[in-house]
Amino acid sequence: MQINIHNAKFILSAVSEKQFPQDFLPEIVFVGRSNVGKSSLLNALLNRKNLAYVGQRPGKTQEINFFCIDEKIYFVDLPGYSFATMGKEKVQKISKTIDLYLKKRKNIALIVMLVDIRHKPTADDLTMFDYLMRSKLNFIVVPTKADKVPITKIPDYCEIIQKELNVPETVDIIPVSSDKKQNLHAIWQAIQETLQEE
Ligand SMILES: Nc1nc2c(ncn2[C@@H]2O[C@H](COP(=O)(O)OP(=O)(O)OP(=O)(O)O)[C@@H](O)[C@H]2O)c(=O)[nH]1
Ligand SMILES: [Mg+2]
Repeated sequence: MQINIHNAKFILSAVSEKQFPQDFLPEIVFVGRSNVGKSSLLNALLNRKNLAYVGQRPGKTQEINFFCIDEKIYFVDLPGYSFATMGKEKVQKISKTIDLYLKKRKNIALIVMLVDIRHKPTADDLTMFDYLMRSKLNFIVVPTKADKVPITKIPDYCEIIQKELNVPETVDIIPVSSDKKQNLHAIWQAIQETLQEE
């Protein structure tokens, strides 16, 4: 499937299942803690600055945002799960929304799970990772903000993440920098491979 990224548009924001798009195109989903860089990665992959809103402060994305690419696939930008400065009520509301999407949606093609390359995965990252492992969902782990560490140290940081999460060899770990546009082609390759399997 050839995809023209210049033909990407925002479709809708949803908080409940009945609002999700009904054409059931394959969906590429971005999950991870708040502020990890989901919206930034989505924009970088599409070579756009502000298609998805990026925030200085965690909690920028609070609904499930659907972007249609070339009328063939959706990119789905999820709100971030948990952040220390987020209120309890907000965390609960957001995790309900994420759960609803992941459990109900049948046309998920690939989940891109983002973790900050600089930090050990949090308890919430572990919960999400274990959920993905137990599910039948197809996913990759993407350490973000790779520009924040020396380039020669990137493999070491990835190894820490691999060990902490206990990522099996069958799951790809692909470090990226959205700011510096590093390694984005590898994410596109994973997306293309997934779509070919469909
Ligand atoms: N240095 C660097 N900063 C980044 C990168 N990607 C994202 N950021 C910064 O991280 C912050 C959060 O980015 P977002 O893309 O809004 O993060 P998010 O995961 O969508 O956050 P929520 O919507 O709150 O869940 C912003 O200040 C971005 O500029 C990157 O590759 N490198
Ligand atoms: Mg966001």
